[in-house]
Amino acid sequence: MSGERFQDGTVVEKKSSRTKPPPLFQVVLLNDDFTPMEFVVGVLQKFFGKGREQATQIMLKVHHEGRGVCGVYPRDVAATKVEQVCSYARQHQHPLQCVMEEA
Ligand code: TYC
Repeated sequence: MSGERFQDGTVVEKKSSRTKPPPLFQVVLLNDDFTPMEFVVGVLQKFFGKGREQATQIMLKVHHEGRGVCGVYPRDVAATKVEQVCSYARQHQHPLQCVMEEA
């Protein structure tokens, strides 16, 4: 650590030595041709705390545009959501894909 030191002992840190805020990650759902729409709406409600209306809007966006953001979280939370969604989809034999990307 380095910084400018004043007579009263105050140290003004240089910008580069300040602690950075932790990075955030988007959890993104990807479209496919097989997962039922109703299942995707259920996933958005169960794992992302969305209400039925917002869940339906996000599902339709993914269906039409190929991908959509379900939420933004710190790294560990995002990784857990991705794991939970993938595992839940596999349990139900659906090919639904979910990934995380730095926001
Ligand atoms: N395209 C799917 C269908 O027509 C629905 C779907 C939406 C699948 C969103 C995945 O992430 C998804 N049944």
